[in-house]
Amino acid sequence: MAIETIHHRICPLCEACCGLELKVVDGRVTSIRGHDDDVFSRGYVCPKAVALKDLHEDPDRLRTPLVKRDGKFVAASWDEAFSEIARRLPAIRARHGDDAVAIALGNPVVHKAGLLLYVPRLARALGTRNVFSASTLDQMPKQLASGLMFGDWLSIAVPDIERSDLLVILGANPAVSNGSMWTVPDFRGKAKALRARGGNLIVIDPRRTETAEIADRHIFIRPGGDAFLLAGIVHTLFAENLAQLGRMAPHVAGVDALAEAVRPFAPERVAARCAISADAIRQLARTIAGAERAAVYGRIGTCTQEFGTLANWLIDAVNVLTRHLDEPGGAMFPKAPAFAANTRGATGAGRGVTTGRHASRVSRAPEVFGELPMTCLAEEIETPGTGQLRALITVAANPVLSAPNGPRIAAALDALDFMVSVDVYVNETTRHADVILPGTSPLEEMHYDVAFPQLGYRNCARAGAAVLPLAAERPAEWEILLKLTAIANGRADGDLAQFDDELAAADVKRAAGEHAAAVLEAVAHRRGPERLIDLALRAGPYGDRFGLKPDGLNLEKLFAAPNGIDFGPLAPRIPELLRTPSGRIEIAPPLLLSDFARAAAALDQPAPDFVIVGRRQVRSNNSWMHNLPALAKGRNRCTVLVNPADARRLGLRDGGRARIARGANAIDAQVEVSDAMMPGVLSLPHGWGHDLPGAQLNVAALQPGANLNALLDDRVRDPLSGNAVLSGVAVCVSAIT
Ligand SMILES: Nc1nc2c(c(=O)[nH]1)N[C@H]1C(S)=C(S)[C@@H](COP(=O)(O)OP(=O)(O)OC[C@H]3O[C@@H](n4cnc5c(=O)[nH]c(N)nc54)[C@H](O)[C@@H]3O)O[C@H]1N2
Ligand SMILES: Nc1nc2c(c(=O)[nH]1)N[C@H]1C(S)=C(S)[C@@H](COP(=O)(O)OP(=O)(O)OC[C@H]3O[C@@H](n4cnc5c(=O)[nH]c(N)nc54)[C@H](O)[C@@H]3O)O[C@H]1N2
Ligand code: SF4
Ligand SMILES: [Mo]
Repeated sequence: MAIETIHHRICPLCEACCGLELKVVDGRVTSIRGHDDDVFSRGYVCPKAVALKDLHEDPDRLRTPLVKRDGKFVAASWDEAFSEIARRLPAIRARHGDDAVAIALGNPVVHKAGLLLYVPRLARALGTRNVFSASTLDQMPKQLASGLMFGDWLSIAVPDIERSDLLVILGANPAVSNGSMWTVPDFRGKAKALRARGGNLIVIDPRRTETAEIADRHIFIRPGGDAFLLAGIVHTLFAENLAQLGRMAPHVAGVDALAEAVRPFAPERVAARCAISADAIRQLARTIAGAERAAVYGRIGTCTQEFGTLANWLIDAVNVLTRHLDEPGGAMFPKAPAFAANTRGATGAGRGVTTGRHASRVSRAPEVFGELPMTCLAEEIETPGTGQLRALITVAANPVLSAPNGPRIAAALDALDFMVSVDVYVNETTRHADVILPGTSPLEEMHYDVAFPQLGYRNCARAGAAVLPLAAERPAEWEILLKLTAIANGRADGDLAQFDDELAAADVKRAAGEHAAAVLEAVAHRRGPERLIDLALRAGPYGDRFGLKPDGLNLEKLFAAPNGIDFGPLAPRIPELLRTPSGRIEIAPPLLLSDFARAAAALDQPAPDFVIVGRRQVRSNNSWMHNLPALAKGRNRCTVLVNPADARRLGLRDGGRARIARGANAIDAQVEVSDAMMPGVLSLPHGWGHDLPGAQLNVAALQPGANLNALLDDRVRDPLSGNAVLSGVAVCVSAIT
């Protein structure tokens, strides 16, 4: 008789990190649902979770390495694939230097413990400055602003939604995205509960989004206007004597400098730039200042714009100035059980963050958090000279669809001498590789969320074992990265397990000094990511300190707690959390103050006739889930939303097609007329355009959609963070008849 087994696992598909309950019979998943007793997500899931089965069973998902011979991929053994890399990659480094090899990291890296924990090892071994990731298409402005204010790149304040009376959301649609830089499963349920207890939800977005639909109030904003709106709000807080620091008073530096810096940004001055009236700006400031428990939260719409770092800084400046930072119901700092720099070392002050330790070769874009902007990748390959990129390793990244000017990136990838991809598909990017090393299905590996407990709406710890076994001949993803690390270190033929032991021992020696031997002994039964996770949990704020605190946390206890372990609601952490050199919250970091001059110069920029913004959809995830039948079925979702008055003026009709152009770049997309759009603003999802030759995505190819990023400009960035500008880009639109 077939035996059914039940497994618990965190969903790796988005930042909500929902706990899943999977049933398996005879090695096949028979059901995937929300895990009702999960301490964090309490049974919530979205339709994407079910698609994990489709992903696992997808016939297009790679299971064997591919090596390109005479322009065609042929199946290869793991030994053959690694030998090819060992033959070609070190030779390029020897000849052209370390910086001739780049690494590009994509979004799924943060959702898989093996990838996230072993990527730094590979990057270190490569010794290259050319590290690119989705962070500069996404949240780098948030990380830079938080780093400068609080002293660590991952000290990010998130709304304590379960205790708030007021939540103001800019440029985020958590009802669909399920939250980002804020791990909050079932946002919708929590927002409804907030309103049911008499609280208010205000959404500021150029589209009346699904989140706006459940809000008390929605305010249209001109794309790219957030920094100006927020400067107007901060101006009002000072002008009307509403700025109150409360408990934070002894912990904040720079208030006077901020007050001075926002003087040119009176509500009347910024109103046109953000298309929100001066009265409404003042009212917003008063509402936020007057609320007992409130948080202002901004996400990708506030990051992927020219003044992204400024906007993200001012969001937290408002939280500080209105007494809502670090207070219950306000914007608070999670305390993660492991891997959080803000729970390590001396507390209350630290080294802070810096940028620009080096710069990109061609654009001279400053390094931020050890990375260069993804929008520099193509030019670094194209531009001859010392330091020119000759080789690239991509790990779970699809920049041909996900980064601006994708066609330029595609052409550049063909000019490389060598490219390796660690990926699960032959897609728009990996089709350019010389070797593809297939990653695992998420169900085949154990999981602990390395990153997201640092962003959780509540403190907890959860881990899950692999649901299905990995075929005997296949390496886990961490072993793939470890082997690449060994190749980069000239140890291609050495013993991998021993190499892993050495790397772990070196880590422990750095962290534990004279106690290193005892610490290593305590985790001697573990290997790979499990060893690193156990080490981090046991040394972490809830940890067992390797036996000193017997009641404390370790991985064994976590595996034995299928519902996870709850550490309660977020608790105040200032000043302990701070790692700035001053030991204060820097509310006016000089780098950010200096950017006000650029903002002032842009105050009178007129609004273009049409700008385009992005949009996320429940049944899609960036560029790579369009091959899963459970999600792909149904109508074409890659539609461009157009306001009815604009549609009339342009002769666009619902269901018809529009040509959207920027300079010589043009795409065409199906029109959806929608009064949810602000006039003059179009909305198109990104990650589509699955009609490129050589990709092997048979389901996605049936409804390829249009690639928004084929249209966007890779030369415009937020200069402070290096983040791409993906929102509010001026375009021309016309009907295709
Ligand atoms: N215009 C516009 N562009 C955007 C955005 C936008 O809002 N507008 N958003 C940006 C944002 S926020 C992000 S995060 C980026 C995302 O862009 P990317 O970081 O490029 O990530 P994805 O598009 O999700 O592509 C994921 C890649 O990982 C592979 N993959 C999936 N699962 C696994 C796995 O388990 N193992 C391995 N090894 N590989 C796997 C997929 O096949 C695919 O190649 O896109 C950005 N691009
Ligand atoms: N279903 C689904 N969920 C996802 C993803 C997905 O692709 N699909 N992607 C995941 C990833 S990688 C990320 S980073 C998160 C992102 O999570 P969110 O930040 O919630 O992402 P979006 O839904 O794109 O919401 C961005 C909003 O910003 C608005 N906007 C655009 N420009 C501006 C502007 O200038 N100002 C303001 N105020 N608003 C603006 C857009 O209209 C849009 O409603 O979602 C994650 N979750
Ligand atoms: S919201 Fe959906 S995709 Fe995101 S973690 Fe939960 S189930 Fe997975
Ligand atoms: Mo993202």
